[in-house]
Amino acid sequence: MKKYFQQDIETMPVEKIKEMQEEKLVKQVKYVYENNAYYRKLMDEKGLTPDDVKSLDDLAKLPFLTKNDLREAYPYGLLSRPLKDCVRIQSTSGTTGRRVVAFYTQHDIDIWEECCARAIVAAGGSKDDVVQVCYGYGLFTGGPGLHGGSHKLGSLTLPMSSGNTERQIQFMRDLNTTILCCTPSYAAYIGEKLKSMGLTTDDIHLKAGIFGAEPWTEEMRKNIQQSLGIKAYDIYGLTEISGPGVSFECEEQTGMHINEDHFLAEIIDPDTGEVLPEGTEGELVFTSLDKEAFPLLRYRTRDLCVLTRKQCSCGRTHIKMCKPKGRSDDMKVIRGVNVFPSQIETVLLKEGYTPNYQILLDRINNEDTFDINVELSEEQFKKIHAKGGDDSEEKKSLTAAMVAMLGIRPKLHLLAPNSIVRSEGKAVRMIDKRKLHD
Ligand code: DLL
Repeated sequence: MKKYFQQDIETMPVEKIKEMQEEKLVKQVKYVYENNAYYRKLMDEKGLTPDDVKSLDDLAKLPFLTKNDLREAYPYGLLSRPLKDCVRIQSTSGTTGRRVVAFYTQHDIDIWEECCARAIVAAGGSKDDVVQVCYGYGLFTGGPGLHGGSHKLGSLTLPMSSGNTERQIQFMRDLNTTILCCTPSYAAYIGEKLKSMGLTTDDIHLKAGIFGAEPWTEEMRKNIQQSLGIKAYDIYGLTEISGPGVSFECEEQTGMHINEDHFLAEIIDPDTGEVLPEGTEGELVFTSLDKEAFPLLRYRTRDLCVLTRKQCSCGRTHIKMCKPKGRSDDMKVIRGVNVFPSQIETVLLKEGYTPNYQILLDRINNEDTFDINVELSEEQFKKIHAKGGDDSEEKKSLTAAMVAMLGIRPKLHLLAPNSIVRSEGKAVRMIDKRKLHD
């Protein structure tokens, strides 16, 4: 079976990749300068012309782009090609502030779909597979991206979109789906639903899943792999840079290979903007190398992660990024301590709880309150019920594990099964009401 979608590129010697990147970077900078007034102005303000960028080392001279720039330039300010050459628009969900819209020419769509096809092959997929796409379709890039990748590869594509979970499982069984694509939180829910329908992994034919669009932990990976009887692979991407497939996991499952022939990655200190050496945690910054409609130079993702170029047993040579810990803005400062939802997920799953939880923050009498609703499994619920509803023992040991991980004490609420709303797309893990009082 084919191990790579584009072997020559995916296993290209690192020196060659760098040469290719350098050549493309010089061209992309010139292209952006000539075709985009917004970025040209940013370069002019720094006294830079395209001639100042001759090598990869010159990248650090260029100005950053941030989400604020994208909002300011909405909708056409960062478009670098006449609209008549564009064939598609996708958009972010816009939960915070104005939506971001991204434009694509046919060339841009081709690149994007190739990247997604590489991800499907890396997860063991081929044209013999049935790929069920349960990411949302529409403006969100998840559905269209994996759908396009599956088509490119020649797999049989099931464009389900998210929701109607029983029907998802029925199709999965009737049509012998082998690869599932959705958010990890939805995959966990599908696993749960399978069990509640009285079915086991023997009743389905899945072998792999390609899950992304939100942070998820190694513990969550184990949970999904077990409940669906598959290998679960991570996939990363963002609308601004194209969508899913900016990077993807291979059989080693130890981080995601960035498609370096199209996207140049840097890690910077989020406070100073200084470029950090490989292996250091910081904010991920991307520069597109060959986009036409919506090329972005030095775009700050706000995702925190680490890059490594350690040799990978899969034979791919492209640099790897670790699972992003979350966006720098997912991190909450609670009573002065930095907390990521992923830390809470790690503790819950390690301690044998379900991945269904919600974090509630508020401020009462000028003090932060920090509550976590945790849903019990049927077995845990029965056990507590048999003790007359006394959950003090469970709460005590879970609180101790949380304090050990976080350094602060949350107030825990252990809830009956099915009391937390399930997510079909990106899960909302944190409700922060403190802003309302500011
Ligand atoms: O979430 C694109 C996507 C769709 C990726 C399907 C993977 C699968 P946006 O809606 O623009 O695009 O959100 C991008 O989601 O900056 C990260 O913060 C987060 N994110 C995406 N993938 C991962 C992942 C899509 N595998 C934002 N792990 C990004 C952690 C992820 N966070």
